[in-house]
Amino acid sequence: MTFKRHVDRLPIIPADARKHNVTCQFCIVGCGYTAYSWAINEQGGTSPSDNTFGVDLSKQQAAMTPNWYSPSMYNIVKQDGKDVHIVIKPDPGCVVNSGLGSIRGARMAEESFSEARSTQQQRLTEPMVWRYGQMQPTSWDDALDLVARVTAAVIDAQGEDGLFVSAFDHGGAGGGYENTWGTGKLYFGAMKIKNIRIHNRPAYNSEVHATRDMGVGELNNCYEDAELADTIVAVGTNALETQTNYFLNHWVPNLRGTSMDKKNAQLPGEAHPPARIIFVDPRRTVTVNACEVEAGKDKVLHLPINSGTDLALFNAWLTYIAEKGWVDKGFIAASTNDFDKTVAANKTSLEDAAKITGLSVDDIRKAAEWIAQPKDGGARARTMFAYEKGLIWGNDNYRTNGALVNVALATGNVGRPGGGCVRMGGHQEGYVRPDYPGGKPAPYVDKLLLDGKGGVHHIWACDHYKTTLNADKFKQTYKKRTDLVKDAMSAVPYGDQKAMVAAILAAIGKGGLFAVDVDIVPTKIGQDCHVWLPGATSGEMNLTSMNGERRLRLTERYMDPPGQSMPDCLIAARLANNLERVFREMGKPAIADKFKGFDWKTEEDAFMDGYHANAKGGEFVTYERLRAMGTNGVQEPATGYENGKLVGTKRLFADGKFGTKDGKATFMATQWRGLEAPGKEEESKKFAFLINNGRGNHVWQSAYLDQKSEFVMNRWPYPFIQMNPDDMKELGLSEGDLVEVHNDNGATQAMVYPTPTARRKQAFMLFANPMGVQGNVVSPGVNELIIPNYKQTWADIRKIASVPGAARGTSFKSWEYKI
Ligand SMILES: Nc1nc2c(c(=O)[nH]1)N[C@H]1C(S)=C(S)[C@@H](COP(=O)(O)OP(=O)(O)OC[C@H]3O[C@@H](n4cnc5c(=O)[nH]c(N)nc54)[C@H](O)[C@@H]3O)O[C@H]1N2
Ligand SMILES: Nc1nc2c(c(=O)[nH]1)N[C@H]1C(S)=C(S)[C@@H](COP(=O)(O)OP(=O)(O)OC[C@H]3O[C@@H](n4cnc5c(=O)[nH]c(N)nc54)[C@H](O)[C@@H]3O)O[C@H]1N2
Ligand code: SF4
Ligand SMILES: [Mo]
Repeated sequence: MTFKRHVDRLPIIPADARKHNVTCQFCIVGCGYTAYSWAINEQGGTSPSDNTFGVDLSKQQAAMTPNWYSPSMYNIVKQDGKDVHIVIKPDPGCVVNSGLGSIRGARMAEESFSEARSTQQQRLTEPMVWRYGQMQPTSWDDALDLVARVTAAVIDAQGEDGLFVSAFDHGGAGGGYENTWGTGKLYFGAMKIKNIRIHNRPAYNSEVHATRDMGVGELNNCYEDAELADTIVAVGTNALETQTNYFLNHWVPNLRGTSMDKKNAQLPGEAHPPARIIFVDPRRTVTVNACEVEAGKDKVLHLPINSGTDLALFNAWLTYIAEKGWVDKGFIAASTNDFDKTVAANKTSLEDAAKITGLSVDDIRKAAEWIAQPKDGGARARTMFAYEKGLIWGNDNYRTNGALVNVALATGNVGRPGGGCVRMGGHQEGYVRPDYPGGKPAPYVDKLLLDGKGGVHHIWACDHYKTTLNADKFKQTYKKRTDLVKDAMSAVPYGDQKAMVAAILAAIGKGGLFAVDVDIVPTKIGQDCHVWLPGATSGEMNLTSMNGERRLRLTERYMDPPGQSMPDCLIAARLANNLERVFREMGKPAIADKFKGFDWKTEEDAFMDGYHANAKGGEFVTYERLRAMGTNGVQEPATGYENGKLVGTKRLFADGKFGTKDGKATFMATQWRGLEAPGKEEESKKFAFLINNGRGNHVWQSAYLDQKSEFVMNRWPYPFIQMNPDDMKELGLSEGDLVEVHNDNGATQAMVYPTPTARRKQAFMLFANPMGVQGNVVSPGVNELIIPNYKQTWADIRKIASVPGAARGTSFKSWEYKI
């Protein structure tokens, strides 16, 4: 299928086009982009003085030229109310991506709101309120007044525990320092809300509690370390598809042997063997395939582990490495506690680990050798450990995380060039908030909502109907509760705000829930909400975030937000203003006073109040200084401002001092205890297929923008489910058939994608898709700190339809490539 059928030429970017610094609004990698914009009735020319590249465009350009842009990087948007051309293209000067785009980031322009070109017309432009049996547009004053009155009344009746909140805690679109501070100051400063959950898990906790408890903050290295490492250990991360340009621009050069100059210059006097990579993943990913092609099969070791058994593997590595004496004795003595105790506690033989993990003794040993065997000449091996959702949303999160950090610490690979034990990351980060007022473990918010608790729910940039666990049950209960309130609202005559609030409160008294959704598009959960508040997103506001190597940048506002939409931090501020007013009207001045300090006019005000005043090193950072640092920004924490430049921190813990009281990292006892979350073991026995799940390259998250992208929807009209062809034969399935995936938790559906490399009875399904929510079949089982276990899900599969219309014409070729 050809895309951009209607585009046969695009305007040349003129020499005097405006330029704005942009960091990709999507994933953790945070690639640098430049937004070029210019008047709608102008365009550049081919002569060097007439175009932004300063080159003669009438001549054929070289193969890897940056002097071009693709149709997906182009749109017409509004700037100060006027239509302008815009091109958002990767910045060759950014050290993160060196000019590379990805299939997601390089579509930022075409996924922008454009009246002229009709893209993203789904965007919310006005606040909407449930009235006359449907959502109706209204003013900010009207919508916020209703939200504030209901919220204040619920707090008055139930205390602050009656207010439930779901909120992003990340960077990039739907997050960033401005907005986490705005929501954080509202819920943890002005109020002390305990019943709050994060966008991707049902409680307010850390995805990586263990590494933090050990004193090892999780984003501790820099992207260059992947170019300096002798061995990379990739656990449950599919980096080619999910951290794309980090993989392409920093892992691949090392695997190809083209980062040797850097190694020789930065690490002189030691051997630099060809880079090797170990994958721990039950599934063969396209990342494994790419590494085999780029490095050669002998440098790639894929350990197709039994789902959820990583912990046993890591304990066996620690045991074997300690026995061999391949540990960093000096580092262990100077910078850590509890090494001997932990080695004794975690003792696991290669044979025992082989039994649990389904791997061979030889492969486990070989991996340990690649990780820790000293190099020729005796120098310590430099090994980088990287993990993401296969570990984080996997079995026994806390202990498994700790077990991997144990191996990194034992081999002295934290705080050193070519090392690190890091999250690969999901979104960029953008966390600055007052402390969470609740305890540990934090309340299991989804469960409380299912149990009928809470009276009002504020939702910020998340769509649980597509992304939570136990989603089928969650939806059923949530709808019942919010319908009670809808029916009550429909029965009140329009214009009587007092009667409206009273009716809502009465419905809440009967088990109802009043729900407010702050989002940029109508969402699935939004269908069952009573108020929608339209957010402005990255590029429609100034936004700061940091990436996976703590690189902080400012994305400059390059276009107007749609309609009346506002930055989330200002929505939080206006909500605070309204709560102050309503509490005062209710005769509660002491409570009203807590909502002071929200007089921000711009997102920069929120940044100065939040990041500048509260973040470590924030005192050095301003918008002006960040703007001057361009797409390379500064690595957090900032440590100074010298000669017109912000100074940052390349690696954490380079001085051997860690984040514990005595400054020593602490090893952790992490014994194996099987499938740990309640119900998982039984589920694994009862159902035929592992329903492994996660991401695919094209789609960003729950497809909130992609659902209106012809390009993505033509490729994936339904979520794919990868299956082994022999399993398909057994079930009478052909490529493209729709299947139902079902277990005791619920059911969902997906489109079968034959995948010869898939193991028997192990399927992999695209998560969070509007056309089939994988979370419907994920059980409510969590670990002791309320971390979900999305990856360990088992279900049965049955055919429900032969290749439906939308799937005809879809390619079912292998995703692998050869050279
Ligand atoms: N089965 C299964 N479930 C999972 C996972 C898994 O691996 N498997 N992974 C989990 C993970 S890691 C994640 S991150 C979550 C994702 O879960 P969610 O955060 O719920 O999913 P997103 O699609 O990222 O939702 C973002 C919402 O924010 C809105 N949005 C975007 N930009 C803005 C903005 O600037 N302002 C506002 N107000 N709204 C905005 C979008 O329209 C969208 O509705 O899913 C989790 N769920
Ligand atoms: N294209 C794209 N990129 C994204 C996103 C997106 O939506 N689309 N989302 C972003 C976000 S928010 C996140 S959190 C990241 C997630 O990034 P990743 O963690 O890389 O992505 P996933 O696909 O969720 O899971 C990674 C791998 O975990 C494996 N896995 C499953 N079970 C196990 C297990 O028991 N052990 C081990 N070791 N591995 C297992 C899966 O087979 C899968 O290959 O991606 C970010 N980048
Ligand atoms: S790799 Fe991530 S940050 Fe970079 S362009 Fe792609 S989605 Fe954006
Ligand atoms: Mo995520």
